[in-house]
Parts: sequence; C-alpha cells; structure tokens
Amino acid sequence: MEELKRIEEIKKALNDHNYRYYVLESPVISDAEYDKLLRELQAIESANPELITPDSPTQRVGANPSSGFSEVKHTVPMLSLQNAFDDQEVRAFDKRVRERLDVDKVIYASEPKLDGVSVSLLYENGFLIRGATRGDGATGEDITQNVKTISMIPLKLQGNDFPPRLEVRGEVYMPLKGFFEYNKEASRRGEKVFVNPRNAASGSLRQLDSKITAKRPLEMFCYSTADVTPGYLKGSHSERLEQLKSWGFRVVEHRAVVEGAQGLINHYNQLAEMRPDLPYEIDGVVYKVDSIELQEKLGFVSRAPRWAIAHKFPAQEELTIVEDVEFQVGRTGALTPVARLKPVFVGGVTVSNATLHNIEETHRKDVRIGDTVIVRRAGDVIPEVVSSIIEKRIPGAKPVELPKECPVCGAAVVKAESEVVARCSGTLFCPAQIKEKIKHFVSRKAMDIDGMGGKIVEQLMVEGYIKEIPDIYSLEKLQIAGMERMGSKSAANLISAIEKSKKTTLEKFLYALGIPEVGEATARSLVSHFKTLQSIMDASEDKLMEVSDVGPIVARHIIGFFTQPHNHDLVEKLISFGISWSDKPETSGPQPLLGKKCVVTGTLGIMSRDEVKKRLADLGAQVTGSVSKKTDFVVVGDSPGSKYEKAVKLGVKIYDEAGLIELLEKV
Ligand code: I6G
Repeated sequence: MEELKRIEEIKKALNDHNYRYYVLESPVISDAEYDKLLRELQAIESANPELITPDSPTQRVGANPSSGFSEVKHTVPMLSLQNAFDDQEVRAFDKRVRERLDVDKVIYASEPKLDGVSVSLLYENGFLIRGATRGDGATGEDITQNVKTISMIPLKLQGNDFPPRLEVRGEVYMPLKGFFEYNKEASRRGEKVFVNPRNAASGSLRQLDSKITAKRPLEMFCYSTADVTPGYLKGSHSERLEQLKSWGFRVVEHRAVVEGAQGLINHYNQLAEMRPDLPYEIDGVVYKVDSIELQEKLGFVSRAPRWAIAHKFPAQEELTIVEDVEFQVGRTGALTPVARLKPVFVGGVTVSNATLHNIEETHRKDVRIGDTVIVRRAGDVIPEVVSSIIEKRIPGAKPVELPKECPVCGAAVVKAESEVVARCSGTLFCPAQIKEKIKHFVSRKAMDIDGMGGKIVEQLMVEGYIKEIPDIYSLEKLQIAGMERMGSKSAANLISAIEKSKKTTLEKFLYALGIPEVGEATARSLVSHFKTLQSIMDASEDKLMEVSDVGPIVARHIIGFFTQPHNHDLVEKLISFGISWSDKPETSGPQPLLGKKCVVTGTLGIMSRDEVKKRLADLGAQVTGSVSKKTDFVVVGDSPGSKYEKAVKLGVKIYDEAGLIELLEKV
C-alpha cells in the first residue's frame, strides 16, 4: 500500500529531524520544511485514519479531554534527594560515602538540578507507552497524553540497541522565555498567570485536556533510568546518560564527572556563575556516585539514596523599590507591615509584596517608602525586606508610621511596651481578625478541612453564611453550591470534609483555637503534659509553666484565652456540633527517644518538617517550638534562622539532614 509506505517514510524522517534538532542540536532542514512534511503526513492520515499509530508525530497535538488521571504504581520508587546547603555539608556527604565504601577517593557525576516537575517515561520495544508524575514517590498519575505533546520527548526510540523495557526519569520544565511569553499573553487575555516556571510546568502537565498542554512551551531533560530490562545498561551513571542520548533522549547538559568533594564544589561554583545566563531555572546541583556498582553498595536510607545529594543554591536577593507600606491584620490582631514593591523577579517568582515583620523591625532597619531595598526569597517562604540601601535614598523618602486605628475595623491600635507587635483592639468585631481566625481554624495543621481555602472562607463571609467559627458546622450544601465557581459536586465534597474534620485530636483542636503564642509544638506539649482539655483550661500559671515549651507570656495568653466567657462558649458550641477526640494518648511502637526534647527548624530535603516532627514524636521525643538549655537536640534544615543560632550559642547538639537520617536509622 503506497500510503502506508509514505507514512512510514515521513514518520521516520520527522523522528530523525526531531532527534537532530533537540538532542544533537544540529538540524539539517528548516522549520518550514519540517512543517511541510508534517502537513503531508496529516493529510494522508486523515484520508486513512486506520493508519494512524500512537507514535505518529501528528499525535502530539493532544487527545480528547479525560475526566481524570488514573494511578500509576512506580515499580521502582521515585525517590527524593537529600539536600546540602554549603560546602561543609558536601564534604560531609563525601566523607560518609568514602567511609561506607571504605575507599580514599570517589568519582562523582555532577549535573544541574532543573527546577521543574519530575516525570517518568516508560518505553516498550522502543515505543513510548506511558508517562507518569512522581506523585508521592510510590504512586503517580498517568499523564501519557500530556507528555506526548512535548516535542523533545521521543515517541519512538533511535537505534536498535535499546532495552525492550526502558523507564527513563527526568525533569519537565518551562524555559524562562516561554514562561514570560506565556504569562504576558495570559495576562493580556485576562487569564491566570503562573507565579514561576515550576508552577507553570506543573500546571501545564496536570491538564486534563492535553490540547492545552500541547500549547504550553514545555521541555524535558532526562537524568536517570529506573525499571529497565537487565543486561542493557552500562556500568556508570555518566555512561548511561550517553546511552540515553544515543536512543533519542535529551539529557541534562553542563554535566561533569569529577573527583572528590573539591571537584564537586568547583563544578557547583562554575554552574553558579552560569546560572543567570541559562535559559531555564536551576535550583542547585545534583551529585551522584558515578559507579552503579558503588551506588548499589551504598543503597538507600528512608526515601533517599545514600549515593546522591542535591547541593542547593542559596536564597536569592534582588534590589527593588518600596512603593508603599500597608498594614495587614492577623488572627490575633497583630498588625504586620507589608511593603508593596515595584515587581521584581527573585528566587523564581515575581515578588510585589514582602513582609517587614513588625513595626519595630521596620524602624530598626529604617525602611522608608520610596527606598531602594534588598528583597530576599528562600524556598517557599514569604519574601522579606532584608535592608534599605541608604546610599540610594531619595529626598522625601517617607518613614513608616504605625496607624492609630485598625485599617480594617477602625478600632484603636495598641502596643504594649514589652511587645514588638502592635495589635488591633477590635478582637470580637474586627472582620479581618475573624476571617484570619476562621482560615487558621480550617487549615491543614488545625481542623484540616480540605477544600476550604482562604478564597472560599472569604466568599462564605461575604455571603453572610459564616460570621464566626461554629457557623462552619451548620453550613448547608445548597448554600455552598449557590456560590460563584462552586458546583454541586464541590459543595458536597466540602460538606463531607467539614464532617470528616469533626473527628480530630486534642492537639489539633487546641492549635485550631488560635490562642496567641500557642503553635502546634506548644499545643502538642500541653496535651502531652495535661492529657485533657479540661485540665488545660483549669491549669494555673505555675502549672502551665511546668510544660517545657511554656514560659510566662504563653501561660498568660492561655489563661487570658480561657478566662474569656466567649471562648468557653466557643469550645462548648464546637463540641456540641460533634467535634471529638480521644483523651487517651496514642500508643505506638518502641520509643527510644522518650524523654528527649528536640526542635526542628529550617527546610529539609527528604521529608517535610511535619513528617520529621511526627517521626520524632512517634519515637517518643518531645518536639517543642523553641530552643532552651533543656533541649537535647535541634534538627536543622535550610534557612534555619534564630533557633539554629540559639542552639549553637547554648551548645545544644545539632543534627543536619544527614545526621538526622543516621539518627533515625540507629534508633
Ligand atoms: O539527577 C536528578 C535530578 C533531579 C535526580 C533527582 C532529581 O529530583 C528532582 N532525583 C533523584 C532521586 C535522582 N536524581 C536519583
């Protein structure tokens, strides 16, 4: 059949041109010639639809929208990487590797860490049959239709020496140029813009309509193999990447194979210098023991390989101008000055607001309206104004003044001499405080009402359905379904999430009440000490101060809270709506850390801070929120701040991420 022959010819040609263009970066035909071939293929296929195959380049335009993603179980888990934040941690990593392997020197593969979304691609007999997200590492989502739209992902492999089954992993990302262009267009059309290229890649990949994904400028770099027919792959990571390249994959560029910690650090410094000029975002450098045999000897700990680490770039800082300073009112009435900035791209997002923390700090830093300031953004934390550049101050730059009245409710603003924070005194009637209290109450670490984000809370308040916290529990499906952008299904989901939240723990309930200075760690300590809500409500200041996390200020806040009749009413009303918990402490497995007091601070790579706290608490440790002489150890991640400094000053034992892993392994 003539058509079939021509189809195969064009498919092969287009496949080869794609490979030359994206992988070898040396195209031999123009874009116009490529498009002409593609159009010819489309024409033959539309006249003979029975000849369309899944690997045809015409299939990259996207398929019909699906109703949801199905689950994919990863046969080889998609792991996380440990993080290193400075040279010392890199040297410690190299030392651990050498000691475990009992060798003097180790050869490493070092490569930039793309700031995108990890994806797994599965090929059978050279054909792409599945694309999946990482998900929780064990189970991801099937995004086959979406990955197929990414031109540089081969639908069919090159050569003839590829394994029959080949799973490849890598990072899908949105290049900076595409990101800015996409956002410009989206904002022109009045659509939602993405905060950074990573969110843009993630949002684009998780589209149920792959025709939308097809329009997004996504790219991919591959960085490893996973589930592969044995006997096909070479013996080192760097050689395997070359193999992937020969089969048609685009593999991470600017790689190096180096010796020892110093080799890694040198490569990191080179990449740090190149970083501003790269056409995509990288957030660090990944180091891997190059020999696969040695990787296998080293194995894994928790969910991370012992043979790899991500050396993260430090927080980024940029200069911009303070256009205004406004005050936000929090749930305890605290007034936080927020600098409205001339938008600036820093740490991967466009920042137009940054916190000044409190009025005393604003004055201490002498930040004025009109000033040029340094803005810092580290990880996912709220951007902050670091300092003003006094040399750049313009005449007339206006000092920031604390308002006398709450900008939301007009009540008097009060500030105790002993406190750095100023507060709105309209506790019971200030809409800003009520809104923030409700948002806090429903949040994940509190009552964990899934789907009740800030926007929904605001809408419910505007509609008058919620005036105070207990109203959440008398919401009706019809009320919610009638709100803007809410259908009957979302309303039913929200009602069931509200119902589900009624079964909680005392720690979560206590935290949800929003008592000033009672964070999750203090709530946990209080419950572990007093066991029941009644005992906490009845405790005297002295009794409260027996709890390790509670000093006089916290004790006074707790007593102050429970002496207010309206707070008693609140607790009673909530309990009458069916909120319940078990007063019996949860029993668990062995508790080798029983009696140990610890603090977890900063951002960790392999587990979230909450997971670390839970693991430590399950092992019997008392996880508290502040460092004191009584603290046995502090776990320190990225950007740890004052808790770390205090621990160093008091000589408290400090575990970095690797130390924590060893500790969890040992106990
Ligand atoms: O080389 C890599 C780059 C990025 C990785 C990696 C990664 O995660 C975002 N993750 C793992 C688990 C490995 N290599 C082995």
